[in-house]
Amino acid sequence: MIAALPEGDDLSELAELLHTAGVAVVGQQVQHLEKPHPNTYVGPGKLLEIKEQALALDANVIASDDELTPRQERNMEKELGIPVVDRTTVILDIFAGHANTAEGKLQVELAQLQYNLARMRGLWTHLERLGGGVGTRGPGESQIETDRRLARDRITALKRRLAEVKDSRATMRQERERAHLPQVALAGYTNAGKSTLLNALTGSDVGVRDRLFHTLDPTTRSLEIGGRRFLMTDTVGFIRKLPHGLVDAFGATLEETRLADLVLHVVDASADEDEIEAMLKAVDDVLDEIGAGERPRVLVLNKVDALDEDQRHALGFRHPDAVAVSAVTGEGLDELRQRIEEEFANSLRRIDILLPYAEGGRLAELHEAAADLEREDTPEGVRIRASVPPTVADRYAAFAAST
Ligand SMILES: Nc1nc2c(ncn2[C@@H]2O[C@H](COP(=O)(O)OP(=O)(O)OP(=O)(O)O)[C@@H](O)[C@H]2O)c(=O)[nH]1
Ligand SMILES: [Mg+2]
Repeated sequence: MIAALPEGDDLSELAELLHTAGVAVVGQQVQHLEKPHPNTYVGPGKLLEIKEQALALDANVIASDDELTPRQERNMEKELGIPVVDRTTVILDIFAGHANTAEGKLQVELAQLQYNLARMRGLWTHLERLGGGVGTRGPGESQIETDRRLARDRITALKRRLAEVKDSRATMRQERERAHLPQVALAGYTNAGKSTLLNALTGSDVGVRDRLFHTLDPTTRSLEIGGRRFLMTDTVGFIRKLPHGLVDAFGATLEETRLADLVLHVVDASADEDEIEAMLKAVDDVLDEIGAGERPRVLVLNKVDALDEDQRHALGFRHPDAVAVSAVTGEGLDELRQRIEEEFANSLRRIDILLPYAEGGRLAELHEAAADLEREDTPEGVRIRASVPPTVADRYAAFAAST
């Protein structure tokens, strides 16, 4: 059962989310308003209509496509007599069900707690009503306070644990950087085919399913292109109206994307044109938000096996710089590999440094990282000119030769 709002938003995605969360959708209602009603989200007339439909269809929960304020949620529940959940709650629920690793579970718990803390009063009113026997006045103000405090303590503890995990992730990353392997991150809307693409390119066996948010934990695999090894990371998918707490909570995971040498933005090209644009925008927004907006990026139009010639043409016309692929049939993958190689070559930076003999141990590192190293022994040290990845260039900035 769904109620939803403005701009002719269609509810199929919410239905998909509910389906993934194990809820069967029996009906839907849409009302176009300038702004959601502050008290009840939809207007009073609409609310009545929803109530009648819910009763007729024997619905036992109502889901809204937008985030509800605690007040809206409380008032709607009171009026409708059945629980009301919003999109954010549904997404958090899916994440909770799909989290596998310790880190993923911590991240989801943190996001849920943060979301619920804001609405704890609503929660209590709900419980109060359920328990409402004779003389029960429900938990008083002090109970709410205690509960809030417990939640806050838990949030602090979770954040500390996550910071530790982040540290160990940073250590792992340093090790990878030391190996000078360029990092490619797969980003994109949920269900775009990121994991399928990772499997196709790296010959691995990461879980793939036609459901939303199947992948929560980042997986890194290596692949070889033109004799050079790359690391490719598949991570959590994005969605429109992504709950804010989730972006926060998944910060450490999303860092993989923020620090990548190249971001492959994967989109499901078999969707409708409008849908594609909306998904692209949602992903761009999140990439900006996590500080990955400036990373070199290539748009990958996936699932082109599902398109006919005309559709392919139209798509190529709209996105001339994109690479069209099918992770399932393997079509376009060679072109994608080539593109990765090119982008990487373009990102190399010229360095001209004078490495003191005392630092000679680092020569091997440079030899490994550079495609075209030239060296010359001088009285002051080794003069080196080479093209290296930006991260390596940064590490040697202090040795810039003064010419
Ligand atoms: N027809 C077609 N289907 C594909 C292609 N690539 C992926 N799929 C299907 O799309 C669905 C989602 O694929 P995943 O690889 O799990 O997508 P994802 O982007 O990792 O999704 P999340 O982890 O949930 O964010 C699966 O049913 C895949 O089989 C493709 O090139 N063509
Ligand atoms: Mg996946």
